[in-house]
Amino acid sequence: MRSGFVAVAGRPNVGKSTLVNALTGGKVAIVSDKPQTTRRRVTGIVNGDDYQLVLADLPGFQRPRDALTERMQRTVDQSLEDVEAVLLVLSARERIGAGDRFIAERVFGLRVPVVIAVNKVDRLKPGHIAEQMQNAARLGEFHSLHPVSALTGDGVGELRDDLVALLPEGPAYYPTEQRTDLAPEHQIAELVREKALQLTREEVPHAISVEVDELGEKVVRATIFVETDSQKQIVIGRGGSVVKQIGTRARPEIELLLGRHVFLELNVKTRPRWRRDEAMLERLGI
Ligand SMILES: Nc1nc2c(ncn2[C@@H]2O[C@H](COP(=O)(O)OP(=O)(O)OP(=O)(O)O)[C@@H](O)[C@H]2O)c(=O)[nH]1
Ligand SMILES: [Mg+2]
Repeated sequence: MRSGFVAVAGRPNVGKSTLVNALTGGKVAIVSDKPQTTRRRVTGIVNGDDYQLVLADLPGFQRPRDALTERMQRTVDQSLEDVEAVLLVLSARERIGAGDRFIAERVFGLRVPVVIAVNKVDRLKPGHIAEQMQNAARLGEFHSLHPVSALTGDGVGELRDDLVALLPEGPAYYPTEQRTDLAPEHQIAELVREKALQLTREEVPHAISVEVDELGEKVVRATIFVETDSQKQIVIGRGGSVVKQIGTRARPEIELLLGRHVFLELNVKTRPRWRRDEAMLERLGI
């Protein structure tokens, strides 16, 4: 039996969470086209006949601007300690540049094997992919380099085998039916936030957080927090249309997670400057 922990690092929005989901074969982390979707460490557990690969999906590397982003970056820094390897994710659709080099310096300095995934290669020309692979290869002394598409699954099997091969002998750390370590109320809050991110733009997604107030047999109640009353109006929408749509999209996934039908009741509340409120961030598990 092989087992161990691998941290997933990279710039915001390169597809780290999508890739963790693809590797675990289920939805453990929420995904959106907005940067800074992932705010806390989320564990994705990949089980095989003779291995358990524990992935730590992390927020994207960033320069902290407030208590929220400070905590996010601290999570990244702490999660890079004590891992067997790092999976460094890059986007083939963007220039591999200073931001990636900054992260690479940190990651290659850890003295553990670094596996690079050049993600989002779907629908890219082979020449363009080859060029990005060369740019990626210049980042440091990597263990291996994989072109992948987390979206289509291309290259994901090879990447998984490669990560598993790096694991030492060891026991299973989690029951083999478990896919993630997030408690159900936190998974539900994340699902609601994912739908809210899909339906909002500009500064609004960054001002949204979600907390589950009640997780009952038949009813799930959650609060969507924003920072200003105008953001609240946007999230509620005309005649409640936006918050209703958030609920419509989130409910099937919550029911799948819980294995039962539930009523989902969503409230939208203004909580000025919650991103600077340490007690609130603590409660949100960030
Ligand atoms: N075309 C394409 N899009 C992808 C791929 N992987 C992820 N995406 C998209 O990229 C966007 C960001 O994906 P996430 O998985 O949330 O990225 P992330 O790196 O976890 O982002 P943060 O949590 O904000 O740091 C989403 O719109 C995904 O659908 C891929 O392989 N191909
Ligand atoms: Mg993410």
